[in-house]
Amino acid sequence: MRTLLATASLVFLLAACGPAVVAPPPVEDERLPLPEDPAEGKGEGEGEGEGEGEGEGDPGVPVTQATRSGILTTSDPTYDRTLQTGATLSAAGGDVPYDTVRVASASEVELTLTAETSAPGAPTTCAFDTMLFAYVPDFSPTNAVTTCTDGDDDSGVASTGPGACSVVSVTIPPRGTVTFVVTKFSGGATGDPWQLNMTSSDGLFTVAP
Ligand SMILES: [Ca+2]
Ligand SMILES: [Ca+2]
Ligand SMILES: [Ca+2]
Repeated sequence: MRTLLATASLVFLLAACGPAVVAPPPVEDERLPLPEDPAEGKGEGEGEGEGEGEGEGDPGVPVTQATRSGILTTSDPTYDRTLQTGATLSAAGGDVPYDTVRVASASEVELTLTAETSAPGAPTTCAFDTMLFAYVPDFSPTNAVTTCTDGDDDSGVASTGPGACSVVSVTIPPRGTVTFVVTKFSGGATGDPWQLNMTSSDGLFTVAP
């Protein structure tokens, strides 16, 4: 009888303790979805050593406003730039260093984009005499004339002095792309820092990382 009672107690204990001590699964550290607001995302960590490609807005998230920044260094490629009209090569602008910024339209209709150079973090000045060109869809350094749609030397926010900024406006076809070329008026790279400030008034776009 005692053995039976002991066995019964053990079975009861096992039955009672088994499921009751199962702990609830740990709550996952849920992350909030990424905000759509471009101001919330600082695109750090995407750039290379000199900070190429840094800017506001997560790559791939459609925005109406974005910035990218970089530096013209001796590691950058060079090309013979055109005059600001894009029609012919410039006598002063041989072998200038350049960086590119690729933008894709997220719109099903034509999209108008304005891009302007400045110094990084200083939207009203430029650190050197920038030149800016828009190429639709692609840029070829050995054929800089053909796909150039707009170019500018000194029409930007700082239009005088050695650091005269540049501004271009470009119409992108539906779901099309544009390649901006940031370069300098003349001379080789001397560690020239730049920022490109891009704004669309009529649609969304994404900037390549
Ligand atoms: Ca560069
Ligand atoms: Ca300029
Ligand atoms: Ca100039």
